[in-house]
Amino acid sequence: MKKLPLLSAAFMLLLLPETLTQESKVTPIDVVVENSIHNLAPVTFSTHVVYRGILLGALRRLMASNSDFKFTYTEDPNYGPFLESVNGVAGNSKDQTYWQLLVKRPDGEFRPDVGIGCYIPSANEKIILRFSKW
Ligand code: B12
Repeated sequence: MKKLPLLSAAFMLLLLPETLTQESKVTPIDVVVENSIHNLAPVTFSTHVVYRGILLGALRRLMASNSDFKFTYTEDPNYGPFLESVNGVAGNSKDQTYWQLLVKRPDGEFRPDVGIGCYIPSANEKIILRFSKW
């Protein structure tokens, strides 16, 4: 009668290392900064997110480790972090410019329907920060 709980406990222990390995793996991504409005060549940086981590975490990590990448954001009361500037270039209402967030995968490019505080990158994605006009 008592064998079943013991067996399931042993099974769980067998599965545990696999789960821990998966969750401690980092997710490598590239961040590509594009600004054709100012005729600048695209620049690519490599960084990573932790397991199921948000893009904002990867951008902070990149800024801390690479002096060629800087960004600022403002806090929107409803939607959270809004990417304000990248490498000293800020979007503004007068010129109707902003930093658009795009994601490139082998099967194509898309525009996430959330910002940097909510987007969870997958391995090997290219995150494109594109200075754009609305
Ligand atoms: C207009 C608009 C924009 C304009 C805002 C500029 C302007 N001055 O008009 C621009 C083009 C800049 C924009 C950009 C983005 N947007 Co927008 N935007 C809207 C829209 C259509 C209306 C907002 C509005 O004017 N509300 C009325 C005013 C009076 O209220 P407000 O609180 O002052 O509005 C401000 C905020 O909404 C803020 N804002 C707009 N978009 C976003 C996105 C994020 C992540 C944040 C933090 C703030 C923010 O800018 C507005 C003006 O200051 C809404 C959808 C809707 N119908 O509400 C989407 C919406 C808010 N945007 C959205 C998104 C996803 C984005 C982008 C991330 C898209 C992208 N992939 O690039 C980017 C932001 C990138 C960044 N730099 O961080 C989502 C947010 C969902 C979420 N939970 O995160 C919405 C809800 C649309 C959707 N897909 O469902 N957006």
